[in-house]
Amino acid sequence: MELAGASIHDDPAIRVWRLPFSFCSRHETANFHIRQIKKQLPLWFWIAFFLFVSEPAHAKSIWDFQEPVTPVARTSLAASVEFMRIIMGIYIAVFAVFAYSIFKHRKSSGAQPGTFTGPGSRRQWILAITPFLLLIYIDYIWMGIPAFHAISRMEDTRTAADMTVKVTASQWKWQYEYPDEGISFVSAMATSQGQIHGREAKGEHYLLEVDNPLILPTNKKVRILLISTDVIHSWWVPSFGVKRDAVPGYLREMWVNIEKPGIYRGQCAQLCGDGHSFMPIVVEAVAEPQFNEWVAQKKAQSSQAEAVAGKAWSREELMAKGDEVYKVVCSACHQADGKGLPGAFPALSGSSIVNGPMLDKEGHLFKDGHLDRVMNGKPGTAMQAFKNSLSDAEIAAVVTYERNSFGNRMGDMVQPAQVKALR
Ligand code: HEC
Ligand SMILES: [Cu+2]
Repeated sequence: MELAGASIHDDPAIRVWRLPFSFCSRHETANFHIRQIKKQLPLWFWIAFFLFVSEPAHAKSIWDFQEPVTPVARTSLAASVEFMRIIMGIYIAVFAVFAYSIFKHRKSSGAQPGTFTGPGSRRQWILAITPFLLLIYIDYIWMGIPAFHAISRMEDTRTAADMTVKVTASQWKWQYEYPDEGISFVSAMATSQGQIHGREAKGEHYLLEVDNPLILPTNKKVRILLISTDVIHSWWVPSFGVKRDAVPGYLREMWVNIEKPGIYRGQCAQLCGDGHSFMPIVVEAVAEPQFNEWVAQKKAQSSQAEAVAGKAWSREELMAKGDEVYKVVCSACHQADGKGLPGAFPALSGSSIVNGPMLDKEGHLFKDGHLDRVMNGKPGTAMQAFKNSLSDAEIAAVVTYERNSFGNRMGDMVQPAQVKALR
């Protein structure tokens, strides 16, 4: 077998690779190599320096952070970039001294190791203390002051806030609420199961698209209150520079002031169970007039929904609406076929609760019955109370749907007005 020691070195492509380091063949002495490298050192230093400060190095690349569009995002990114430069500077300076010392005091040039065990002379003391003081200065003053400003700015959620939005995290969706406007809706992932399971081609915003985005006005300071109903989630939108944990039992705050209209995407950033990767965040920032228009439209919709909830629904209407609600809200756990996931989520198909009573003799909620379970959930399990996140019509429809799907044939139905009376 021919091992290619020689032929590798003779390969013109390889020679090009070695070119910057040596123009000589492997037969020449090691000392010659070292002299060559020494000669080229300044050249390499300047190449590195110009790469570091040059314009192309600052141009937008796919490795960049997403474009910052809020004051918090801009300040944090600026601080981060500045720190990176300082750190790089220190790195290059320290390693240059390092490399130089190793080379200069190498054994083959006759260097003798020192015998001292600590600083002795005044010069040695200065050499030991200066870097220490320098580091304190860099950490606490040069980088510390901008970092302090960035963080205190981040925490100042209340000064001159124009509006408040409440974000409720739950497995595995977000609920957005505008307390001043009385608007509230659930925002769930819109990527189809087909794309997730590889039966369809993946779309452009795979796993980063939702049915109802959070709509916010631009150039307004929006205070965001954050809570969770089950486990720890995290609301994270990179372009806003905010990422805050939603912790059950705590009310947390953050703020945004979006300077540029657009669609911004983020994700839950705390491992929150097996639907963790399926709870994206989409925020649509629009100019104020458009925002007001949207608010008016949303309000009209909800009063219309109330009117609709008052009427008697037909079975077909309830089943159609229930199918819709089930797909979006319940199927992630109970599965599209109602068979659940053994060990984690019970099957609704054939369930004694789904095929059992909903109301007791007095017409109150039957404890641990179907309606009770959906409205009030089961504390301590992933089955949350849907009373507050679904409307009367949605609850009535999804319960009716479950009782008459997946092989269940109860034949009865629930009216939105009944749900309303049970709240
Ligand atoms: C995050 C996962 C999750 C989601 C979403 C979810 N459920 Fe459940 N559900 C559960 C779990 C877990 C249980 C079992 C609770 C227990 O331990 O009794 C359950 C139980 C139930 C039961 C009782 C079934 C039985 O036989 O015990 C019904 C009915 C039910 N869910 C309906 C719904 C409806 C309607 C929705 C949508 C509006 C929904 N669930 C959404 C997790 C979920
Ligand atoms: Cu989450």
